[in-house]
Amino acid sequence: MGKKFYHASHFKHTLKKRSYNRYKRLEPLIKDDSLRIQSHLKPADPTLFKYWRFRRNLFSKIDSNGIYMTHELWFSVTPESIASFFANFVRACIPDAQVILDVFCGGGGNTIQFAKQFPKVFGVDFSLEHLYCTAQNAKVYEVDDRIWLKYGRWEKICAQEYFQDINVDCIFASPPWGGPNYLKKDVYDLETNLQPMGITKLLKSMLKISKNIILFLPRNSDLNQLSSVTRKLLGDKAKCKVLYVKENGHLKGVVAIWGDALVNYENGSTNNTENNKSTDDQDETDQKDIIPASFYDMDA
Ligand code: MGP
Repeated sequence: MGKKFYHASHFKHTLKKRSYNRYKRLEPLIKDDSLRIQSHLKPADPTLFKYWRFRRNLFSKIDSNGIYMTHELWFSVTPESIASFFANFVRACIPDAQVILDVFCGGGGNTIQFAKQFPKVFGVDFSLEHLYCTAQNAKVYEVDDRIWLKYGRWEKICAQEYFQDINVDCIFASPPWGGPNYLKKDVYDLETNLQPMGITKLLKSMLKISKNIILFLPRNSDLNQLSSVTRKLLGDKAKCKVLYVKENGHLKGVVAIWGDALVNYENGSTNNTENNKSTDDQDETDQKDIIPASFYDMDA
């Protein structure tokens, strides 16, 4: 492949061979196996208990005791049923898609579900620990042979035009929201709070690679900002579709969608065969108005 990707099925081996310094940084964690989750044991930090209680929603295979997580992943990993919905949605909208890019892949919650649907999935993260978790977790879900991992800052990867000559059918990202404090303000400012860059810069960087983009964002995101960034970067006629995503009746976040194939998807049911989920996407959004968001209810 020429470029420096680590194949998830031999992540440790390639890291050691090609990036020894990085491997040395990760080695203590590999040796003491401290990121491996023993499902029945509560995390040491009491602030994580609420996430641990719902751990089987994060990874249904967590009881295998083969799932790996960091402190940050407990509160930022996308619950499996939601990640599965995203993958099924893309599959329904772009049936012949081959390549998906997950920009902040974290522990692989989304990467793994995409790899269940598509032959090639790239995962990018600026945390070696997270990449290691993704690789390990992908093994549990038996999709590690379809996942290629790239270590680095997204800004730098973009500057190097790393994905420019790869035909990426869809980009997905659940960027860092800044931790559980994201709800402290009524409205989440997507320009100043989103990490590692605001929504305008992030979307701009992604549009250079693919026109089909999905972002999983805080439930209190400023929808006016989504509207204006769409207009600014894609023109007055462009559309951004926003769905509210619920799980067990509880609102988890919003998903912002760009690209004709995704936005104009009419059917309204993505046939999520595994989870028997359906989507209510009746409201296509027009960027001229405050975006009316439709609801995607995991319980529907
Ligand atoms: P939450 O709001 O912390 O939990 O995260 P919950 O159960 O809705 O809590 P409550 O406050 O309503 O009681 C909900 C979901 O949002 C998580 O499962 C993650 O998928 C996602 N999420 C939360 N945070 C803090 C982040 C984050 O910083 N980054 C990313 N990418 N996702 C996050």
